[in-house]
Amino acid sequence: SKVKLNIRLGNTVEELRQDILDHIFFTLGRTEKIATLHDWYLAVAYTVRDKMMEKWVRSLDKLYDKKIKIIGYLSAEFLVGPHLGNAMINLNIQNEVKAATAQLGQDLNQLMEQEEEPGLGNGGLGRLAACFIDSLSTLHVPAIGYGVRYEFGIFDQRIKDGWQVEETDKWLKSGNPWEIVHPEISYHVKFGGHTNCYKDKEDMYRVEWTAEYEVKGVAYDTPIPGYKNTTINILRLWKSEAVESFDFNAFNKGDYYNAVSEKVVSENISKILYPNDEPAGGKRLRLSQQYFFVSCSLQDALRLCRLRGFSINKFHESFNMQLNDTHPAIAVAELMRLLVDEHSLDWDEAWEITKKTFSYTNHTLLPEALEKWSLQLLSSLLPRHLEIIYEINGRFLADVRNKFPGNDQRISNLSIIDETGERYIRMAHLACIGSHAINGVSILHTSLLKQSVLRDFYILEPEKFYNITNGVTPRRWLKLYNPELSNLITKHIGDRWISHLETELIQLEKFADDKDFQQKWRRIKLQNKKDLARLIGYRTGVEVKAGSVFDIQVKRIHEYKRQLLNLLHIIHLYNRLKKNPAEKITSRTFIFGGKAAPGYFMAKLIIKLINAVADKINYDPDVGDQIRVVFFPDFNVKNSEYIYRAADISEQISTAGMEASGTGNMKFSLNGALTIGTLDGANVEILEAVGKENFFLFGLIAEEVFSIKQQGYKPYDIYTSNPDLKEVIDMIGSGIFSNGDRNLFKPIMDALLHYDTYMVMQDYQAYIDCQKKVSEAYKDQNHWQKMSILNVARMGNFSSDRSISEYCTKIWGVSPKR
Ligand code: DL6
Repeated sequence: SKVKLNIRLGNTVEELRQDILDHIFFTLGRTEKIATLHDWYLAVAYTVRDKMMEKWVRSLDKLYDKKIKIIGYLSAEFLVGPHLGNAMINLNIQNEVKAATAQLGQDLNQLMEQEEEPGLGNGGLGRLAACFIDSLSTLHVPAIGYGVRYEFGIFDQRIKDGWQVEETDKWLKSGNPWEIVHPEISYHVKFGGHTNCYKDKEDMYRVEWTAEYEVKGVAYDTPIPGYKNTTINILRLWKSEAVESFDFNAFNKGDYYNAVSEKVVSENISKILYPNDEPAGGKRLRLSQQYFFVSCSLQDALRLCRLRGFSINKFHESFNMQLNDTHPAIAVAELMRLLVDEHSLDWDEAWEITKKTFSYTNHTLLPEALEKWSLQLLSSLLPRHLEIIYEINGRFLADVRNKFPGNDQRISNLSIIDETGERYIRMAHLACIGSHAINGVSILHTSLLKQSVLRDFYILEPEKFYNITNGVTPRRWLKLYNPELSNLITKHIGDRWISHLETELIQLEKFADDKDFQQKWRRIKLQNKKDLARLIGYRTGVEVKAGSVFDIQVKRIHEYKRQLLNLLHIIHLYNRLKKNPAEKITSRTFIFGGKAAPGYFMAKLIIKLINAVADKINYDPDVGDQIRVVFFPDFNVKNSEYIYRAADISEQISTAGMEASGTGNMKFSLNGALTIGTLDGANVEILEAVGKENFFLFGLIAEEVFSIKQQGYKPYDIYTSNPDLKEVIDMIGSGIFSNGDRNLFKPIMDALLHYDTYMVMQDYQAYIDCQKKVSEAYKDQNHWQKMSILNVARMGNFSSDRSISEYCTKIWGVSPKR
């Protein structure tokens, strides 16, 4: 057929069709006849990417505009999810692509299924980074997301005999059409070795770092389009390579193995994403990864700064670098090194620039998740950085001593170096000292941050602290992943909500009592539940009823998130039915999903227990079809399309004070689920927004958790004084869920009865009572639909566009544009 010159830029069905065919032929070297489904997916992906190129190149041009400050979002994780669907939505070409693929005899949904998700994150933190770059593009804020191009992302989860089995995530095995490699954008990164002092030409003392070895970071760029606008930002991920692929000396001696081994070692750095929830200490490779991507990113930003015509001492006017948690915190020392050692700035000037450049987001209060590196590891891997950190610390503590003379405790609390036992570098302290702004991710979390982990920093510089509550992008989490509900919403309030959630969604309120609207709302949920039921049947073999309450808890498996509490309630219901098989309860499907860190024994045992309880209950004739329990394997962004939109009940039941924010809670509510939850993280604000009459609240508040712990918490007393709870716990111990094996779940029993760090026992009765209210409420379907509609209508503030607008105005000093 007719080939037009601008075929690769045009958006008509005919142009898209032709572009797809061109890619089948010219890019993939296939004919229509022999192209596989995956080839068709690739051709469509390349076609959609073509439609971004013009805007992308123009957006890159904008990076040279001196008036603009660029946001560098430094994050060890970006959990972006599949690109194709999202790109089509943001470019507004989904209908045309659907028509073009249909003309070619292909089903677009089937092609989208072919996409391997880049699982370059563990969960909330990485997904937040992905929502944020989407919003940065949508709000026309020039930004570069800097991270690591892990060859293997978060492991794939399989369930075998009820246990989690991890499999390598080979997401790159069939190629990645979304990235463009730039071998010309690469930087050397040094490791190990020693430092020397010398006098420079101006007779100034300088330090020279002689490394033991070097690796090279190469840029892989992925376009991140804004919603229906002209901005396309870059996600720039670094892959590590050997500086020289072969050691020619060894090669010439015929020592082939050693000749290539350097290449292998260098490539290891970006090989694999570390699962979180495991103690980080001692992981040399992890620290190497962090330093590797931070160094490449800062060198890149400095290069851009010069290209943009800024002098190096105006770097902070050219860039603001956001530290996403402490993983990139070594950046503070690295920028100092680059400015002082490589660009010969004096220390004070470099320090001013550094502080103005960085800002830091804290994402956790859990002590075990606060990163610290042993002095010994840091000195062997990054000797120059350790010297710089000592210097930063020395100067900082001298200032503190001036401000608070004679207060040694405060000095030791604030020091970057933890000297309470083996000496460690506290990365959060380095991040706080080297940043002009520090923020928490929900109101409660920020307030606890100020009272606990960062208390002394808050007392010292309260003006540096901000709260910016997390948000999620409505493009992926409503428009793309719940198309029917989105259409209904658009039909009634127009489509501005997609990019103006904060102001527009509220208009839905007026339909909350409208019976006809409620009916439509309900029908869509039912269809979403049927779709999920089909998928569950296919993935697990368990048959579930779409008419039951879909009660869903999907998130990382962790004791503080209390999947166990959910499970105790299920066993409680089971007991009731066993004792009285004639009883009719509101039938429920309990769905769990999430990965456990491979080294986190208790989390893996919890998965086993969920599956064991499921096996018992699902096939017990006394239960009939009143309860089903499902563990949905391999929960990830791609699968979540079917999950959030199908929920009636969203489980957000962490111990108060433990969950920094949560973002799953937002995705569920935005899709019409009602939350059963504690006053933890962003639940507090969700409750406030949707109204307490539309939220099932239970449990201790954070202050109570702390005070009960202080008084000496005795979970065993609760066990003995609550016969219902005792029965539930005893059942787990009796071996009923483990073919008579009383030892299998003993670690869970012991933890609950004797430590119960996360107060499952304490909150048990409140949770059971609250779940009763859920069951009652579900019986009045009109009212339920009303609550569901109001939940969605009032979620406008939880858009990541709102979060990013706040970062822009409070922290970065740039202007978002709609
Ligand atoms: O801020 C994003 C996300 C929060 O929603 C979760 O509540 C919080 O647990 C998570 N934090 C981390 C910290 N991990 N480390 N290290 O993942 O951040």
